[in-house]
Amino acid sequence: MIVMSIAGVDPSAGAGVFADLKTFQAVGVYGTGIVTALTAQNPYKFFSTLPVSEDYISEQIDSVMDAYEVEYIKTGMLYSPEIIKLVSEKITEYNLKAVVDPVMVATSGGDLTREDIAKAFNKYLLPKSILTTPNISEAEKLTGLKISTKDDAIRATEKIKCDSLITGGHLDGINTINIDGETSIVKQELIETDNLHGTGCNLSAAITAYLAKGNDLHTSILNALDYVYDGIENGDHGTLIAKL
Ligand code: PXL
Repeated sequence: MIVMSIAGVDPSAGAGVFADLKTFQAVGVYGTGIVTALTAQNPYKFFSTLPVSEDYISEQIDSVMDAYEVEYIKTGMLYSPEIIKLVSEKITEYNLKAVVDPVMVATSGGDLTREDIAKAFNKYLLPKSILTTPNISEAEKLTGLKISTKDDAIRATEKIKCDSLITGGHLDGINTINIDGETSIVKQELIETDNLHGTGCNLSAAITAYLAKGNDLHTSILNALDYVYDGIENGDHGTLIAKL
């Protein structure tokens, strides 16, 4: 089972490709990593972004696909509409099943995208993906809806252009899942902590890894929510740490 992360690099390794690789390893699959951008940041402060060219992202993907059979991928920081379009073309070319974390703004407020890219996610990537995992603010940007209640979140999942999990860290721990038009709610107790850097990255990576191990989508989501919750409880230095 070989999976792929297509995302940015956070050198403090709580988020981005490095974090995804650690989660792939923790869940028990072999991870590969395509870098869309370097960043200079830590869990508390974002310094800068250095994007990689589309041609070079394309070459990285092709070089891994040349050697390995990959079925499941996850995407994180994609930075620009052009990169989103490129990734959607690769999904078709290699017949990939994609879990999309629609990253727009870092928890620390950093510059993870060149511009408003919600439109590009909706146009190019989500219609070709098996799941997207927005937080409340990302779901608002994807749908144009304001989300303050559970019913708002359910309405938003119905508008998103693929199966979705709207995470509930900013909605009293109410996670809203929509698979094939069926809604379900998973409520988690909120934890008082600052170990939240990289939660979205690690969640989508864990879902991808559980899928690659043969679990169905709903089970993969439940397992991944538990994995991240444990990681937050065990976390340190502002980021989450998996208990092995
Ligand atoms: O969690 C969003 C995210 C994605 N990708 C990179 C990040 C972050 C948040 O900091 O740094 C590279």
